[in-house]
Amino acid sequence: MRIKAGCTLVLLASAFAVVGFSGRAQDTASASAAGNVRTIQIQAKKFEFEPSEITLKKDQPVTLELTSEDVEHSLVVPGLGIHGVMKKGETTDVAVTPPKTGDFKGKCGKFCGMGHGKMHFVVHVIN
Ligand SMILES: [Cu+2]
Repeated sequence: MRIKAGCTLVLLASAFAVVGFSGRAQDTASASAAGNVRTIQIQAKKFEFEPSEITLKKDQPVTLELTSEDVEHSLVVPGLGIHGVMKKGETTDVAVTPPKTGDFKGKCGKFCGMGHGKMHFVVHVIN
């Protein structure tokens, strides 16, 4: 009888731990959904990005929402590890948390026509 009661207690404790953990996970998710993470929309079209430069804060997470008005492009910013496809009718979310300040050059990473090489982008990261 005493052993049985002990087992029940352990089971209850484990169940509580699981519930407690998933509760915390949900809090984190709803915190992001509540708008703590800034989103920035970036559109590509032949042959430019709109906007063509953005300013981010060091260590602050943002979500880039990438899309295209015409053919497939992509946004590549090697210095910040950004690489996302940009397709008409689709949005690609790219999460970025800049680890350092500076100006980081980006470009289109998908050949999209004669003006492809002119598609430049700049990310300014400030403190
Ligand atoms: Cu392009």
